[in-house]
Amino acid sequence: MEDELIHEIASELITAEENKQSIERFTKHRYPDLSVEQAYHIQEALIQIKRMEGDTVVAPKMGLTSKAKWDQMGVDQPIYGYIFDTMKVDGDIEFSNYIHPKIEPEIGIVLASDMQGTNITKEDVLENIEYAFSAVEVIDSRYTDFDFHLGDVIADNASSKGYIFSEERVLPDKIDLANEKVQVTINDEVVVEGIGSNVLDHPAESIAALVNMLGEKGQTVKKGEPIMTGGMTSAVLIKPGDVIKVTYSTLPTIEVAVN
Ligand code: 0L1
Ligand code: MG
Repeated sequence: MEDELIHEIASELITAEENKQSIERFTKHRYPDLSVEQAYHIQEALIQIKRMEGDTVVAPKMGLTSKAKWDQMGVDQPIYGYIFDTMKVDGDIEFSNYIHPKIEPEIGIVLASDMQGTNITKEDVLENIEYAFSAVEVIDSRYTDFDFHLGDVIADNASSKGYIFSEERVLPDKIDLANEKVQVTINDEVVVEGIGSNVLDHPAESIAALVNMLGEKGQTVKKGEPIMTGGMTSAVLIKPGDVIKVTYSTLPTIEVAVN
């Protein structure tokens, strides 16, 4: 795929985000054979454009980390994307900033030292966790009805749009990441429940997968970056007026309203 076309597709995704106007997935008619490799090139171009516009990358994030989602989408691999400083939700979630937002409760992890490699294991990660934190991701696919194939969602920076992190940190010896439970209520009604092992069997496995995927490209996952490991439940559509409460068994509770 030519550089010019890669840049053009990345720009279309950014325009869709800026105009809050969803678009048809590229694999439907225009590029049915869009490969994973091409899709990451588009994602890289999108990141580059955002950087040039003044946005700063905060951290990579993991997506499509539940096996249930793989079956639903007919894929067999997780993906990664990036979050930016401009995606931080300050105060309420402003519905008008999104196309069709959904939330995902996640476990966040900060590494104690940089990791690079292609054979990194869950155990390697577990020895290198500085702390865990609670995270609510607000995803907002740029594709109509969240209808996408693997290449589309990779190109779309893994649907990234917003995030809320707890300030409080939990040290690794104070939490069993795989058995950490979460419950999401909206307007006091339980809407989803999950557990850390829903994330690639173990959130540390998700970080290992991230290190290995970036390692294939000669890149490093850096210490100090707040990394979202992936949804512990299915994503939940939200609407103005919702009051969301995300309660974990160990990690701090996050509460946020939608305006
Ligand atoms: O963070 C995520 O898991 C999002 C990945 C893309 C899947 C989606 O938009 O539902
Ligand atoms: Mg997510």
